[in-house]
Amino acid sequence: MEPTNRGNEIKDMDPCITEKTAGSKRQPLNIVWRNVVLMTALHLGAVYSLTLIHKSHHLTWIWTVFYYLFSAMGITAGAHRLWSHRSYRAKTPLRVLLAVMQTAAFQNDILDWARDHRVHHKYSETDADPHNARRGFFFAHIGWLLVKKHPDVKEKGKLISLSDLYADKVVMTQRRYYRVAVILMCFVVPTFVPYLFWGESLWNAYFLAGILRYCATLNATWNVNSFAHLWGPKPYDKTINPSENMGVAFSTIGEGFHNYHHTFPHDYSTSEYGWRLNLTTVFIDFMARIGQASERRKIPPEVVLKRKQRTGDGS
Ligand code: ST9
Ligand code: ZN
Ligand code: ZN
Repeated sequence: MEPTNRGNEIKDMDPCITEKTAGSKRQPLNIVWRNVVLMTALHLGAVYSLTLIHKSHHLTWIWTVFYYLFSAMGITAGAHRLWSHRSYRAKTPLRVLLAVMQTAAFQNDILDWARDHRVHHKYSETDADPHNARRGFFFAHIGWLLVKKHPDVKEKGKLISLSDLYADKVVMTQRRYYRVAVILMCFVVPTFVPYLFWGESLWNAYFLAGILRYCATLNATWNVNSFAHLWGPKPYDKTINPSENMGVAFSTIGEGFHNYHHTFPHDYSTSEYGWRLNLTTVFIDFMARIGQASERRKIPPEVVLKRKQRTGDGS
């Protein structure tokens, strides 16, 4: 089935339409030292992992790249385009696969991820935005995970409808078993596959396919919140911060067209350019071809063009 424009049917309950909150109440930073220690250790571990590359089996490198794409796809096609934005529909087998892949990315469970992301779209660049880029590069990138959330995030977040997620058995099952599942999918599976199948040492496999790969997917994801919210052209809406960033699009398998995405949050491709720098769209289209995905929402080209002429920066 071809991509569709499902129109305004759920516009009224739509968490993706941006609202601005009045004023800005700065809070004292309430640092969560446990997160600071864990994130520092993770990044030091990732730097150390680089020294192991030349000592490891070439199949371990391939596996590490594959597992990067596997876990990234769980975020892009799953947590983001399916569960946060409902930009297409997925049958149960695909939803199960995406939940497994999303667990491998260890970025909180689907419900928490989608809740924060819906709040991010609705209250973008305000105190209610969990990674408000107006608080600077560091806060938007990683700092927001190292401190208690601003009270506005929780207050406004309570107003967001999550009923679709609570009604999704796959989402709720993942949430129930998340702690065990995340250890299994983020660390145990990527470590044991190289060890069992081509005799890689557990040490090398853990640091490359576990630690380095995890750290890389996290930073690629955070780049959307930092780089793509601070710099770059705005061909669709010059009045908002999110921008187009091809480097980010490449490393996030299609999520760097961020000015387009914030202008048209329901487009399943998050871009007007189809498969260009967008492996996630290739994946969703393939899933539609084999009958697992349907009702891909697409903004008609003439609507995109009019919007560019009306509010774009001409780039
Ligand atoms: C990670 C997530 O990295 C990354 C997400 C990035 C999103 C990017 C989006 C970009 C676009 C898409 C592109 C994708 C590209 C992918 C490319 C892949 C290569 N609404 O959170 P708590 C309430 S995770 C409503 O503890 P604190 C609620 O009652 C990394 N209510 O707040 C909640 O209880 P419950 C690994 C909300 O205490 C309660 O508050 N994980 C909301 O302030 C407490 O919630 C970590 O590092 C809301 N939005 O603590 C863990 N939020 O949940 C990091 C909260 O029971 N997190 N409430 O309902 C934490 O440790 C804590 O959350 C904290 C804040 C310390 C940051
Ligand atoms: Zn989004
Ligand atoms: Zn954004």
